[in-house]
Amino acid sequence: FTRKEILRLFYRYRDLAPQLVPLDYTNHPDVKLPYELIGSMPELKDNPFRQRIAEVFSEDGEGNMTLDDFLDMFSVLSEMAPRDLKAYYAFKIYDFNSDDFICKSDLEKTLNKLTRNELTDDEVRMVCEKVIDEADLDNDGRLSLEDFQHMIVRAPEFLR
Ligand SMILES: [Ca+2]
Ligand SMILES: [Ca+2]
Repeated sequence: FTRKEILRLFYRYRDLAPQLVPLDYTNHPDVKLPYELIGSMPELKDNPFRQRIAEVFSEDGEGNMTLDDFLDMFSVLSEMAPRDLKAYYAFKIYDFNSDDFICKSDLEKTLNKLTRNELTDDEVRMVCEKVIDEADLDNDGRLSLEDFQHMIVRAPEFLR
């Protein structure tokens, strides 16, 4: 980010709760904005993964954000972010139970959110099996970050 972009984001952060966020950060105030405010921002409010995104980027893991968390999130969401960085965070977002693997149940949750529950259980199961089948390079039945990165190299439109 340029200085200007950081300032713009700072003002957006502050506008969410001017009564909580001081204008002067020189003494590193311990400020966190609750998830409810973050998740209601236009960039996130229609995103089915908004809560997961906020959880992944928040230091407390619950979606409540410091200014640093907030800047990190916007830097990764920005179009300028390198593909590998986006892939790394996409992996974390889809790894719902945070065990460093995307297993079948993580994939099912991801798919249900992506399709807003428009697929039947059988369809979801079928797609998940196919994805794992194609992307699971070491055949352990789940996707490691490495499996996931390979999948994205082959299907770059996936990250969008
Ligand atoms: Ca997992
Ligand atoms: Ca694997």
